[in-house]
Amino acid sequence: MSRLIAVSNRVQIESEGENANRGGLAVALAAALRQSNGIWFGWSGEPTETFTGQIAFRRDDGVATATIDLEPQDIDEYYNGFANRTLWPLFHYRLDLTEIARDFAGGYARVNARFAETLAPLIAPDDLIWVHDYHLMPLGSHLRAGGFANRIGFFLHIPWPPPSLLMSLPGHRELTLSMLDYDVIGFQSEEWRQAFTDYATVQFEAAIEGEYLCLGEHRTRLLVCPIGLDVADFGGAVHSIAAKQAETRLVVSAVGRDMIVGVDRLDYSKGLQERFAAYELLLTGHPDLREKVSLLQIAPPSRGDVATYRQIREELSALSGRINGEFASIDWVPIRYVNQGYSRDELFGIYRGARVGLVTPLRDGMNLVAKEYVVAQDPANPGVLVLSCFAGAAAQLGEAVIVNPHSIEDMADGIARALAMPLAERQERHQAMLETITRHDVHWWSQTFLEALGGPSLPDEAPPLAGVAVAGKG
Ligand code: ADQ
Repeated sequence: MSRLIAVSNRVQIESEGENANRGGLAVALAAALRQSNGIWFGWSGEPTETFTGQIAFRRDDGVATATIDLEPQDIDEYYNGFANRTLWPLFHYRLDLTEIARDFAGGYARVNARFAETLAPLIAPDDLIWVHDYHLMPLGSHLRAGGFANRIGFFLHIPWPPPSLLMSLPGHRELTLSMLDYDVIGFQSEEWRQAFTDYATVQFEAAIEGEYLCLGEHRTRLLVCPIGLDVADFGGAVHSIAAKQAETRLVVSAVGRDMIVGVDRLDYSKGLQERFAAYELLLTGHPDLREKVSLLQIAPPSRGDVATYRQIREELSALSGRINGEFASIDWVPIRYVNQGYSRDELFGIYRGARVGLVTPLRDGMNLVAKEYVVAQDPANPGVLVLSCFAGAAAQLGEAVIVNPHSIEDMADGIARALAMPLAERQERHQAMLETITRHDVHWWSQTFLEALGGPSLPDEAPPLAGVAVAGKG
């Protein structure tokens, strides 16, 4: 078995603090890395005055990690700049928030080159290299330029934008072309793969042969490989005391009312303002639901040093204050808006105590919260998932109540429908979604990607890929 080298912006094996919620990526990569005796390489999250390329090696929970520190200018231009103020908004269809600056692009190229330089001495000829996400799109081509002929793959956790949007990025051709140095590119859904193909076939006149994009010497396999949950681990929280306590606290505090829950990173892609507005419309249009439901929105701040994020936080505080001011009574608060993170077990309990899971991003590569909500439900009396049609998860979870997050009326109707849904229908929908999520869990995801990465590089040698469920009920 070849050794795996995983590369991502940050390396997060350990749970940091008791409120940590260790993500699926860490679990999936840790399992694959342990099995192959591999290494996880990335930025430590720490600054250093001058970049030295010195690598800090550790072993966390049986996984070897190798991290580097970056200069403040790198962090500013590469991470806060190009990754989070250019690519993140653009790839989430927010051209209005996309900041274009040559310094950002320069920092991005510099840090990707630094990653390649420092990683180079760790690479052995048979290693499989798996690069993650939008921070490191050109890393593969830097490694190729350094002479590495290893199999190198890339997984994009966020959407790939349509060609017309991508073309607003100066250097879009070079960036996309650099990605054809990967042997495999993984996407969360067919929609993002199609957008990539549309761009490459028009801009480069690349040919498509089955799952392969072919351009000159380049043969890149484009794989749809939706990320999943560590179902066994997350579902195991059903036995935890923290989960039971959180569920009980929620249910007791609801005093017989139906709880609607939203759990998100505080980010404009998650459609939180629209969600609050939809809930307000629900209360306006359904006076019978007043005092009968409450919305709990959990959204701890992320990327607090980017101004746009501070602005969303202020807007949400103002919106929830206004809605509560308008509708609250002496013993009912319509919205509880909580700015802190919760542990995996506590989240499990919160999901389980909620009658409706509200997951309404304006765009999302996948959205694991949707899957977590389903897994946490009691199969005998499950809650209902209300899911945005623009989350990657919607391609797999068609049995959710699918809504358009740009229409507050559609969302309000969806919530009302979820609240009124009879038990038999809830059970049927839940069962179907649980099966999909269990079949395509995070281990399926990493195995599928790694099999493709370890596989042949020529189209006619490609093995057939196990089909990915695409559900269709609205
Ligand atoms: P995110 O946008 O961060 O990541 P999301 O899938 O919504 O992705 O959540 C990731 C994890 O964070 C989940 O396990 C969730 O429990 C946790 N989380 C979210 N909000 C939380 C909160 N308030 N408190 C505690 N934990 C919280 C990107 C892409 C997604 C994609 C993932 C994985 O944007 O589309 O699903 O990567 O590929």
